[in-house]
Amino acid sequence: MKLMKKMMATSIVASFLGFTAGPVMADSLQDVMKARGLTEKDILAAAKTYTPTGGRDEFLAFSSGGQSGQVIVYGIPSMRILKYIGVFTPEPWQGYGFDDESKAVLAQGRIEGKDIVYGDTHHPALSETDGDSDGKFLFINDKANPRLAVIDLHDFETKQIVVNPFFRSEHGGAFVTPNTEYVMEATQYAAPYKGNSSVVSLNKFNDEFRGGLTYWKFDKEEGRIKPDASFTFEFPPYSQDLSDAGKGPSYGWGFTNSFCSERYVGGIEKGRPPYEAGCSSKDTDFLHVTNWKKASELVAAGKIGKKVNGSTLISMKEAVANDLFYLIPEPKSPHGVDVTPDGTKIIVAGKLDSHTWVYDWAKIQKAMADKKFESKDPYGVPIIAINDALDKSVAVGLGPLHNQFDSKKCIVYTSIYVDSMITKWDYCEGKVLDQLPIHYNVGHLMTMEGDTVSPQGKYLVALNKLAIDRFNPVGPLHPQNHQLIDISGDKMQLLYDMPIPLGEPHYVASIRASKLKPAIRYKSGTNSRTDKRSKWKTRAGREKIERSCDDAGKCTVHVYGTTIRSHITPETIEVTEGDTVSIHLTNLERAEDETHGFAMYAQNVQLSIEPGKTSSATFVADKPGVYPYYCTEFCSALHLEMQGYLLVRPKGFKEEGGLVEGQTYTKEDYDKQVKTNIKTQGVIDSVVGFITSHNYKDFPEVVALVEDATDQLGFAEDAKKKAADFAEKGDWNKAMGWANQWWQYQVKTADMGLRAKTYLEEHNAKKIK
Ligand code: K7E
Ligand code: CUA
Repeated sequence: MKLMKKMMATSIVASFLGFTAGPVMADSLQDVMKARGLTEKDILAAAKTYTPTGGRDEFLAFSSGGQSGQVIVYGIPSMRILKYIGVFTPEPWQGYGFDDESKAVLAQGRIEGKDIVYGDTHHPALSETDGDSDGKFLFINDKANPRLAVIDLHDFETKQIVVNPFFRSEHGGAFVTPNTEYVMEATQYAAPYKGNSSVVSLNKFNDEFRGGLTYWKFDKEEGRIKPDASFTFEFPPYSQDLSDAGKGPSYGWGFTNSFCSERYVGGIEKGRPPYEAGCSSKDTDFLHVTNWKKASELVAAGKIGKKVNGSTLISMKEAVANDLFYLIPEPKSPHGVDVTPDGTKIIVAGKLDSHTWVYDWAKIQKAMADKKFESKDPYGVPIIAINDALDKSVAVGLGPLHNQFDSKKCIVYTSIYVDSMITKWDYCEGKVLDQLPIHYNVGHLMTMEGDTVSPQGKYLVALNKLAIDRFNPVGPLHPQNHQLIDISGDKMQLLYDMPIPLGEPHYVASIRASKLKPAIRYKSGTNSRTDKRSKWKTRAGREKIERSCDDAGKCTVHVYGTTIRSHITPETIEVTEGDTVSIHLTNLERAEDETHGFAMYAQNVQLSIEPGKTSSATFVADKPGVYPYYCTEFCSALHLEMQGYLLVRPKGFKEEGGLVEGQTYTKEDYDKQVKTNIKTQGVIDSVVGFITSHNYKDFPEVVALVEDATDQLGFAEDAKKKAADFAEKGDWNKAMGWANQWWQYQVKTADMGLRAKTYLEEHNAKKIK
């Protein structure tokens, strides 16, 4: 222990004086290329993606985490993973699904009374203002259990989960309207609407099974979806697929495609052809066109819609009667439907066609205005003829799936599943410009801000369905493969393969990193899931334990605690067998990245308490015993000592004896420690001298560090006084303890100070006196 202290003190001095040794460069670039078998092309690709230490990415990508029910955040062009965000499933690192606050969010996602602990996430969507990404919110859907989640990009935390009031599966979400007025969510597999469980026979498929499209109302100020202000279009039982919202001239409209408009119901076990055959026999399926703007006005005026399950349902009859809903034939078994950045065209990729079809919004509008329809579907929905809607169709390759737009006008990229390639083409001229092989079987693809009115170009990411031989084998289940492609030139250039080890990320949304303004800390005592002050917020020095019992003799213990480097207050919690225990911890830190964790033996408790946050863990102490708890984030040199005990006493337990000391100290020990502390103070003083003699106030990061260091130094003063008081009384054990605590605070101060000094040196701070 003493040796370790000495080493730490020495290293503080050493790093202050700048004793650092760097490796000597032995290799030349040619040597490395030769040794690793790299070509010049490889080196060029590396230079385009390599991000030197401390460097930042130009774009951030939010990827679906597939079956994990999470979101993966990574940087472009470095392809470095930055975070997994817990969304539909518990995520222990973030305490998601372990603290009371986030358990309440996951509970919103219960389906028909059941906890669902996975999610099949497909499409993330970033919030928009005037059709452009605004960096405020992220939405993502769960296909299997039709749900939608809201993530606030202020802290990258999931705030809300809504369950679709009607559907039993969905796929066409999340897609936002240009001002995030609504978030679109369309069904996939038709089913009787929820609450209609008496109808289960597939014989009634045509009459009782339904598809649909929900427009979830989003309140941007509050950052929450408003189910009671949302509405759902009843759709025929065609398997609806993806959606996109209109923009510019098509603003106010939504587009949703579909497959299996054959309404085939399968039955392979009865000798009937399987779904895959029955669902692909017609030459075309239907693009569904809906007017959400007019619909919202009519619903608000009480002219259409019926309140069901706390939300509004618009029947097909009402939708048709009010010119809100049309169908247009589209290429066989389509997948992607994408509105061009200027909102004039809609591009649909038909999986079983080798063409993409480009629809013209002006033509579609004219057909609507003239009421020129080729016919009606069996549900009375008007069908606009292909010739009255189509601008052109372009042969792009076998199995086109999805489209993404470039910053250059008229340029679009389409993923080609069967041919494993990306096709770059011009949708104004109808010309293919370039094709690039992909490894393998690309699904979605994504360009920078490619869903908005102003795509940023530069990079494209291909989300491949199969990796096969691209990485070191890790068993029969392979990672996913995201491939980064440079699209800045005429020819696409493949730069990098990135394995994704977490579910199938169907889609990714990207944004210019400078648009994001994530927080460093919370206002002290924040419940991060409601964004409000927690009722359990605790201030330094106000920590307490309260026990109360109801008339039936059921007792609850509330612990109002705090965490700060490097202790948890309280350090001992005593309760009685059978008590419900609620531990509420507020992290008093203000310093960047000073998160504390909180885990306890055998209680399934694991919290992540970021600076300013208040988190709670509630459990029943049903077994007498000793339950150690500790901090799970390596927050400081004395992190391992950030610990305590929950003691669960049997009823009627009588304590014997007092606390014992494991070690006794003398005046000599105390004096020696004080000497060390005074030496350490010398180091701190010189660091402070360096900082204050420079223009540190011009660097907000350094100002924050200095504030934190000043806090720590204040605590050191306190401990120093306590030590002196006990020394006066000759209580060398307590004097020694507080002298040690004094030193601990000094170490933390020095740590902050050195970080500030390094920062100033690296950023060429100016000497001011
Ligand atoms: Cu896998 Cu958009 Cu759900 Cu296509 S989706 S490939
Ligand atoms: Cu706090 Cu480790």
